[in-house]
Amino acid sequence: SSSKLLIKGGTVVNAHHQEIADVYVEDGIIVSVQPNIMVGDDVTVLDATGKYIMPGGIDPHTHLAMEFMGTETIDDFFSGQAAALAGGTTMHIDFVIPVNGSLTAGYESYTQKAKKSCMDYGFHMAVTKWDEVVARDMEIMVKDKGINSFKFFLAYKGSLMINDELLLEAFKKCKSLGALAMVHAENGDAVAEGQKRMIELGITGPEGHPLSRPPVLEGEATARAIRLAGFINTPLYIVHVMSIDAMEEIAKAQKLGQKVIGEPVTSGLVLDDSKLWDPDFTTAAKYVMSPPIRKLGHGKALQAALSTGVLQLVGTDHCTFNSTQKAFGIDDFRKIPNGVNGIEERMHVVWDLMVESGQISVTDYVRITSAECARIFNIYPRKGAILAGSDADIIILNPNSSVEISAKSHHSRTDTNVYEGLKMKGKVEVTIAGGRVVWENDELKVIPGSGRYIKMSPFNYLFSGISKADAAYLSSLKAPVRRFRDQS
Ligand code: DUC
Ligand code: ZN
Ligand code: ZN
Ligand code: ZN
Repeated sequence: SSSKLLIKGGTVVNAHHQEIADVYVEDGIIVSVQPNIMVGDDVTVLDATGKYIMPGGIDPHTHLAMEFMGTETIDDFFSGQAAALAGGTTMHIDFVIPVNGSLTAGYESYTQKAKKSCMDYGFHMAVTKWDEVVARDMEIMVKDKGINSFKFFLAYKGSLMINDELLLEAFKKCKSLGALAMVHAENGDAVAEGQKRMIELGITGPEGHPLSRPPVLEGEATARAIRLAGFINTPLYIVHVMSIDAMEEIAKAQKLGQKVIGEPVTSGLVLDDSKLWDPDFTTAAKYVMSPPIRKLGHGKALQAALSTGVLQLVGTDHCTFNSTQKAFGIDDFRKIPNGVNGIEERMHVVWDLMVESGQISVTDYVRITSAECARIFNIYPRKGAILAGSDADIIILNPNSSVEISAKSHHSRTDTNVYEGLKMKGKVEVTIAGGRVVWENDELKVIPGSGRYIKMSPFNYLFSGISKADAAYLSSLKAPVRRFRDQS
């Protein structure tokens, strides 16, 4: 039966180690990893000779079926996940957006949207306002709903943005719950000022987008978030690191011993902002995302930071709008829905850019596309590893084959692709999700409803008693000065 699978003769790669071995799978679970496994004829055998057998990708950053900027992303939990599977990604973590500020309503809404899932998924939760109800709901999310990370927007003034006072409250709450704080780091007040400037100058086209929110605003917000998280002494995860400015702030904090995680995204690694000046609106508008895709040079620096460990894992911020939706901003770049594709392309782009180019090893590839994400969000080694007992989320990658990326052949519902025309060495020939072959011979065999919600538990190590860093801080404090009232 198809519930038993043997992958023969490939090189099995984990984040720590690679070896030539067979992988035997039963009922969605990896049963054994060793050379020369013998099986009966009821087992489907896949030959992986000369190829890599690796954990399926885990995308830590996606927006499927998200209502945003007056519209809804064109990829939902089925189409976005089908695209992911065709590109070798077998799990993603999506951002639940609260409904009218309510976390519980947001959670219910996303639970409904995700019912059509064809691969495993988890949730982060965005927090867009602050009061006692939100604080209580954060606790419910962590204790009952399997969410262990919360995202705060320092941009999107007037909608998603929260100020420093609320950010500090939120960091404290994350710390007490054992949840990871994440930030979208751009200074929203300064972005609003930058946009006003562009409009006053008569710059209303897509090029106004990068011009209105330069790297310095990302660097400032990144530094501020890092320092405030350091002040509260809670770990921080910076989503979509797009600029040298932000990356250098992360590197500096890490050198001082602070726990800061940096996530670049596919678009920021491989693209530059030149296309935003394309005279054709549709062409230019498809590249509009926030923070913006930066000038040539930033991507290279982010690749280097990934290879040295300053940045630890790659996401996509997959958030697709078609040309009709992008055209909402034809007269005003501020109304172009922000977002680019990537969930299907990430594994191929990162392989070509980082491994094929010689910047990182194959084991590092597994770490930055899968294992590190699983570790950070507390689901390793169930996910992110080819080990006995792990979920059978597996890809077979042929390093000698290649793919050419195009909207004509991609599986996303959007009609454009920001990686259009890129030829990438290395091809994901087979994707196995939950023990089923879902992508083979360029064909998808996906089943709506087969994806499972993966609960993620909090991080007790940070919060059982007092952390080492807290203890060091407290013992460094001088005793308070005692003052006595004048009794005379
Ligand atoms: N940036 C985007 O480009 N899209 C979704 C949200 C975000 O922060
Ligand atoms: Zn091993
Ligand atoms: Zn964001
Ligand atoms: Zn995002």
